[in-house]
Amino acid sequence: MFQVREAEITRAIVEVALEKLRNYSEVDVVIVGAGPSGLTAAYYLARTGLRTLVLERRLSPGGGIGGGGMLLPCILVEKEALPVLEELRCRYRQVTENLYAVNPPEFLARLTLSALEAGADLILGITVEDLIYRRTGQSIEIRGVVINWSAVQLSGLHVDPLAIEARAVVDATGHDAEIVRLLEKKLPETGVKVKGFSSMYASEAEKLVIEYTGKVVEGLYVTGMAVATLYGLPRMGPIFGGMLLSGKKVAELITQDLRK
Ligand code: 48F
Repeated sequence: MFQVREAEITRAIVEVALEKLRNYSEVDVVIVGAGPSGLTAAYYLARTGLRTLVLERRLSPGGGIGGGGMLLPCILVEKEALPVLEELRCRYRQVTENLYAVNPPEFLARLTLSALEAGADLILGITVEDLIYRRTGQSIEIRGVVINWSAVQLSGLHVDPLAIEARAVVDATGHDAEIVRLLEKKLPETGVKVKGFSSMYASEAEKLVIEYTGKVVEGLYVTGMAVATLYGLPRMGPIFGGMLLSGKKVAELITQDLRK
């Protein structure tokens, strides 16, 4: 029973993990943030065959899903996003004419598993702290991300990062819009200004977040709540249809762009 040596465990972990990291030094798409928009984007991108990697700062996927609405265990999705729930095989029940309830743990499990089964991968505990860029003529092109262990970031130790090259990077970091903020701060010549999201107006916010989802500069795209933060759109509160449809839209745009 349990014939295993400690050295063997160490070797196995190092071998598997380092091989994985080595393979991910270059991918087609890096998605920053494993919330509902990032995972949906990963699912639709991976399905097209693009090598898709999601990087998540925390030790679990789901972003804002686990918090429901003010910690109440219910996630609401509008009827417009039901086709996505059906593709994910996530069960739901109708609550009002337009609103459907899903169970938060099932929703995040289905989203995560669907993305993984479609061929995307997800690494937890990694924080994207910067971007790789190139200047082509007058314009800036994003070519990947600079990463470090979240634990290193939290410790405040000076540890130089590693980087992953990607043909497209997606900011799916939610309310903080961390990746477009990096652009604003470090590459001001892009002219990107992060406005900060506005007060609540659920129906308008859901419509606009999908409408404004897309490319920010060459190589960098934004999806989910980060869209509202970037463009000063209203917040939608605890309703998730817009996140799913924004993730789907960004995947379609990237797929088109990378096929050109
Ligand atoms: O916040 P989050 O769920 O973003 P989202 O996909 O969805 C928003 C909704 O959850 C909800 C809402 C309306 O439905 O307003 O709040 O737009 O997920 C964002 C994820 O990104 C991770 C963070 O830990 C979270 O899991 N994240 C943020 N910054 C970084 C990051 C970073 N620099 N590197 C890696 N992960």
